[in-house]
Amino acid sequence: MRIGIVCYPTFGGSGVVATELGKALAKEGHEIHFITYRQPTRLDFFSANLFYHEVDIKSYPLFEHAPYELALASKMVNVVKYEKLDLLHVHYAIPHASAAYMAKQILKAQGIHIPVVTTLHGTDITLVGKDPSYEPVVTFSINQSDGVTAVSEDLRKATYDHFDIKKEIEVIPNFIDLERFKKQKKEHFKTAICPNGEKLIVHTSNFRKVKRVEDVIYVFDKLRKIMPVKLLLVGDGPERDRMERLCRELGTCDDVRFLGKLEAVEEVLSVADLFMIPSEKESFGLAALEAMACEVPVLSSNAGGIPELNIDGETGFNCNVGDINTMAERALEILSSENLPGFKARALARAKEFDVSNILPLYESFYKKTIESS
Ligand code: GMT
Repeated sequence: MRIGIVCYPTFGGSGVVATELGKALAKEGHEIHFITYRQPTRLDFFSANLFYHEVDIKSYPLFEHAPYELALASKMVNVVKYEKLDLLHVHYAIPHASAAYMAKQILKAQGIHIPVVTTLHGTDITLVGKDPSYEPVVTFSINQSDGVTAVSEDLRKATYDHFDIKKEIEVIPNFIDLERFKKQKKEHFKTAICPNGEKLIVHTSNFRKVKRVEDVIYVFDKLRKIMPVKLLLVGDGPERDRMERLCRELGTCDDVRFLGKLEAVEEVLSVADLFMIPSEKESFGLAALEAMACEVPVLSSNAGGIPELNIDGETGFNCNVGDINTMAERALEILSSENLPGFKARALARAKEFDVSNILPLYESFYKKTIESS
């Protein structure tokens, strides 16, 4: 198939899933055309089946905000027409699904039919999408898509709860490339961070409020009073300054390191003993899956779709959002030397269920079904 993929080219989960999906489809022989405003972060190499089309966003003194959606729709029209695409797959509803609708209508007027698949990722539904300033457009463009997928059962349900959706939504979960995300031998790295054999806790995120990074720090502060531990915080975003201040207030600075954005996050995960993801909302939790693939148990909140991935008492624990006392108790349980090996092994076994080789065929058959029925 010739497939156009539209996504945010950033470090965010939806962009990562879209890029990895395109790469995996290209390996299977499909021709993949990425349409974004910047080269996706994980697409920095040559492959015969991968193409990148940059959206030109022209500014003009009259515009306070350049009309990105129009530039994107125009680019989609041209790529579909000249690259003879069979399908457009847009990731994240806003504004990609509505831009795709516009492109579809323009192409229809020219006698070209293009089926559109929209994948819902989370905040496009649970945070931004349901805001009254976007809701009518989001509802309309989901209903106008030829096929709709969501990354978890919980997100599927949330979409039906928040919007008047007539379309069938199919759940296709996030996936992982176990060739890349696997425990690597990085003992020298572990020794540098944990010179006295401390246990290592890791959190990775985009440091948005919804991630509740402060809960990671509060839980860590409780743990360090009981056992030798270190904390690595990977990523960057609006909450980082506040989190650094919190560490200074709690006096944890010697045991906490902020690493900022990191491309090879699997290297850090390879030396971690526990991964924390205490989010307020989380449709799937790709970061947790990446950790599990590197044999790291997960201490999470029970928000959104996380419990569909992290099995309570087996691969880690799920606690109520903000319940830092229970989180600290559960962390101790996981980190105890008799429990830790079992949690690590079960985390890896669970991650294997989400291997790209299991999930890719679900997308391929969904595409075929959508093309046939549209
Ligand atoms: O988590 C983020 O803030 C990034 C966000 C995105 O849209 O890029 O991630 C969402 O999509 C990921 C891939 O499907 C999911 O694994 C994340 O759980 C989801 N984030 C939220 O729901 C907050």
